[in-house]
Amino acid sequence: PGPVVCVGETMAALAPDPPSPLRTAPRLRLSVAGAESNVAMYLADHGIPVAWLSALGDDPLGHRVRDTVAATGVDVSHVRTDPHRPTGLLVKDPGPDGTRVHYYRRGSAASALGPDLLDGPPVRTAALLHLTGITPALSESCRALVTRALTTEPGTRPYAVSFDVNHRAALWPHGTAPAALRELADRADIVFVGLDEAQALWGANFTEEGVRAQLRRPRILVVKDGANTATAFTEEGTVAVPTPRTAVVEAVGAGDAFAAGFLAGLLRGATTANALRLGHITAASALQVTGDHGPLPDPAEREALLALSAREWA
Ligand code: KDG
Repeated sequence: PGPVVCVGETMAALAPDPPSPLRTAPRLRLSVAGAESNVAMYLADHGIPVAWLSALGDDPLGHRVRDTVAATGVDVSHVRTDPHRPTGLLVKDPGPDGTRVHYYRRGSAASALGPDLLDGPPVRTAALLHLTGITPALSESCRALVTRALTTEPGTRPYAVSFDVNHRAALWPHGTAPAALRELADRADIVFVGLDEAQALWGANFTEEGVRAQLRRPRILVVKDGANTATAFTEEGTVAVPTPRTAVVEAVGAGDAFAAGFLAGLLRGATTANALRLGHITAASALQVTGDHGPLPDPAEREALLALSAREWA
């Protein structure tokens, strides 16, 4: 099979270090942030051949983003460099009520991506395309890109499409996201969604019967209920795996890590339960660091975790 291709914007990220309000923080830490490149990096950690496809400005932050993603083993050779537009920027503002994110990404290099991206390599030879609900919120051309990737019916596409709903309210005109995201999710082969997002998309009384009735299209729907459980609805049935208890340093990036772990499991032919476990194991790596990308347990430790009985796991 061809590689996995993750498509979407990655920005430079600034965050007060140690966490404190931006207005008075004496020092900022510079890192990179992008849901799809996070998935790509964690897939590479799992040994899955993966490319990240996007555009960056021809600026030092763009070069830094490219180098950071490449250093993890992700193929970045098809990432475009846009000489006319800057690399996007995300700034975190930790406060007493949680961290607010400020985006400086309008008119960024990646916001000018469009459907033509799907015509060239590496998408043409991809086995699996991973997209998120962030991209359609970036610009009309980005929305057209995601829509086109999902236009052909599942089963008739040359690649499977995995779609993480990733609802970012700050990027959407008020109230428009749920309908737009639902339409895209309904066309994907594999969908990842948080329970709160699922309720926004499919109704507050989101139930297993409701899922089965409403969601004929995605072959696999994974609903993540944070610290409680993750549930996969597949054609064969429903499988739920509780979230193992872990100390949480910062949660950003954990959803991306979960998606990567689950996809790595699927691609390796694991059972649905073990794919969910790999999702949880990978998410725990993100929860233990302040950045989006933390180290995975080594392969022997992962095997030992997969071999635990259901009782020992929980
Ligand atoms: O999933 C983590 C991402 O939210 C973060 O890295 C930044 O991609 C990002 C976004 O657009 O919010």
